[in-house]
Amino acid sequence: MEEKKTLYSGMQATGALTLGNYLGALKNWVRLNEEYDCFFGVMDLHSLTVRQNPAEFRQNARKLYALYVAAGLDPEKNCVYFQSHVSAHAELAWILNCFTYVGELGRMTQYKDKSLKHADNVNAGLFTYPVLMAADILLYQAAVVPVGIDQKQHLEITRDIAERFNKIYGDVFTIPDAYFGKHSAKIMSLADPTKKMSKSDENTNSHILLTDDKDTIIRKFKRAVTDSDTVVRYGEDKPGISNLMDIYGSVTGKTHEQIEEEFSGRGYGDFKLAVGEAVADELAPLQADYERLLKDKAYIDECIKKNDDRARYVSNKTLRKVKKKIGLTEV
Ligand code: AQP
Repeated sequence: MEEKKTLYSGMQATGALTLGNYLGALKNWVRLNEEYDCFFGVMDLHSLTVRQNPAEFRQNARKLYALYVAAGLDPEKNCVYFQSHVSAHAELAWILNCFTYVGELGRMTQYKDKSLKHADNVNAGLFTYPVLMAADILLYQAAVVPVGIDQKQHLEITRDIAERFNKIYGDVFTIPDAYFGKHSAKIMSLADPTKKMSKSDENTNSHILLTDDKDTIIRKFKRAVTDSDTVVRYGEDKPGISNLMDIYGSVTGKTHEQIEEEFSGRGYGDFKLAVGEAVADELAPLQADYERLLKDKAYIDECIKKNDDRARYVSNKTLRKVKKKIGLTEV
């Protein structure tokens, strides 16, 4: 039997996830997880670029783990683990820092955006974030990385670093490809459809949280900013409605044409309600499982421990190879 290729992805362990995180990344992970040998990290080292409250941070990281499992990532079949429990990430990141240029890091739009957002704490971690991300992916020899379109530039720099390294030392790293969802690669804010839906947006009406209840979800969709027209049609001139169509299509599997037909002559009120209901129905089983898993500490602990061990084993193989290639001594 042909060996499965490796898939790698992860999310920062900060706060609750949004519908953007779910449709842009998590739902695709679940969709692809039979096809690949999968590694999913709770990326707690990445979260440190922003100051964290230690007690809340610990809890958020465990909640994220439970959300992964509740969304359908079976920890018996997928390696679902904590980034900070595997020291190879930090070690390889340091080595790769020495193969990355300050100029290329300075061009990262996420760095520029986040520097403005956290102007009082523009730390070196924020700057070298893409190098740690490259280490995450390259340690597992991932062939595919399902992410939202906002991560495209980080995937490109990962490929550049890997190719640069391989050119000097031979084929050490697999060069990864990004995987983007068809209609869900960039879910936009409900309050301003020209901006990405983001969990750190202070306006809570701008995003749906995966833990929002049905009434809240429907209320937020009802308030979603659209244009003053009444026709449900996809187009650049209708960013609000197009975003809702992307959400509805990602959840129901319907095409834009099917959605336009379904809501032809029915106005925005009906459409917004349908989107809200479809999203709430999609999230209901995940939410029930999430509540159950949060109470099952022993099960989650056991999954983390077992999967951390596997992640350590796999990543250390790559790290040993890298160290040998660059001439670090061994005993
Ligand atoms: N709006 C989005 N549409 C599609 N995909 C998205 N992702 C995030 N927002 C959207 C994808 O979710 C994954 C996890 O992202 P992360 O944990 O690295 O956080 P982020 O990209 O910084 O997400 P947020 O919600 O925007 O967080 P804040 O507000 O803290 O900056 C990634 O695959 C990402 O592409």
